[in-house]
Amino acid sequence: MISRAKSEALFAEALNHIPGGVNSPVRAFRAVGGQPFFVNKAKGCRVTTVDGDELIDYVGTWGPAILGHAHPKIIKAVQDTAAHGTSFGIPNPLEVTMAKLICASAPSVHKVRMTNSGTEACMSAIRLARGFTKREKIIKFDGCYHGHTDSLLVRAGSGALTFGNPDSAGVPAAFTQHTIVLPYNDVDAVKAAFAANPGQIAGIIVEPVPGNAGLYLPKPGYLEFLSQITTQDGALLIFDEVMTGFRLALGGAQQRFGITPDLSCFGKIIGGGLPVGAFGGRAEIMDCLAPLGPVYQAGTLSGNPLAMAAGIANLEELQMGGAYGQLEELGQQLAEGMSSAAKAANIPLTVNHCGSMFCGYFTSEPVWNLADAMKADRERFKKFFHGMLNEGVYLAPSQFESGFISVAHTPADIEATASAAAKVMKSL
Ligand code: KE4
Repeated sequence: MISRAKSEALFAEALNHIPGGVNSPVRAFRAVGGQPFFVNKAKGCRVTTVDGDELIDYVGTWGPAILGHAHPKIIKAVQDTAAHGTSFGIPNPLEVTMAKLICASAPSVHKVRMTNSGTEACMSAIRLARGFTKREKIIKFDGCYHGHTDSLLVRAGSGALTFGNPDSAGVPAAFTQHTIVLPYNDVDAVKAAFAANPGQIAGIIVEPVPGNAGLYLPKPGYLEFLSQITTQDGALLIFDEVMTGFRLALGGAQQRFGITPDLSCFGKIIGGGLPVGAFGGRAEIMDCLAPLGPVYQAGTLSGNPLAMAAGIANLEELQMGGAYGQLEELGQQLAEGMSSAAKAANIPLTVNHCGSMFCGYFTSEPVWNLADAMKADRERFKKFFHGMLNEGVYLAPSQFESGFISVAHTPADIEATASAAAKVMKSL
């Protein structure tokens, strides 16, 4: 059992001053029950709770920690940069370095604008798509999460799913009337939407590998289909690669699946753990942004030198090569280990994984979309989550989240995780 005394005292205090005691809902453990633990240090693939327990971490601060926590090159980059100031609000050289790194890595990105979160990146990309096409409607897919911007918080994934209020309070119907929500992996639904709205759809925004309702993959040909139908209709294809960017390959899902989206959104890894987002694409689209064009978009801390320094250190380390092959192997090992554990315990489990992203659904059925994911046994997931936590393994605290493996995880860590899963599953 992990000890809790200090975390419980901190949480009690947090509840007095922070809504739900957390600064982001998914951290509150509402999907799994119990109280969150507090962490004030982490190293490699482990986090250390304030009560001194070390846990193998498969959340990785929701994606940024692909090199593991407190990577020395990231720490040094932030320390060295901070010594000269933390923000200027004036262009700084690191912004140019970051822009060149993203453009060199993501095949479809010729120009890029930095933001301070993935939400900002997706919100801005949608505005840009509408400004560029002079159209209003946007297609998203249920279970996909693109941050908490009003017009996209409709049947979203991640925490919005957990709370059972997929359409958030405070979002006027008028703000989502131009948002069309379709099932993921359903070609006919997309064809019907375009047929019903000819020449009116500004774009499709999609997580190429949805990681906010657990993890499910595009069916063969699906992403190619989205690219074709948007091109035919004059709409834009927006890949939300906040999670998959620099995760599934150096060039993200667009490189892994060989798709050229019109716009791409990034976050997480490109900030090395500091607040960041970005969106980019062809120059003819990006140059519609202020100060060149009529689409306004801004941010006091966009391109912040500390976030740039941390992100550049992350990306340059990933560019060194070797990381993605290692992550593929670890992902395969974990998927096999979890599946074997479930089989031995005679527990129905579908493990979806793509590179270093994974999710185990407690169902015997395949999971290709949100409707499939909703069939998973969430009560069993809750027990599994807490059982694994007590074995020293921290999984994402919701059935509707993806797990993340880092290059700091070793085959021995994966083996230990699979052994813990085998033990816990026998008790489910
Ligand atoms: P942020 O605004 O949280 O930086 O990014 C929003 C976002 C956009 N697009 C995708 C594909 C995302 O996964 C996210 C954020 N991911 C969640 C994890 N499911 C962040 C965790 C949280 O909300 O605390």
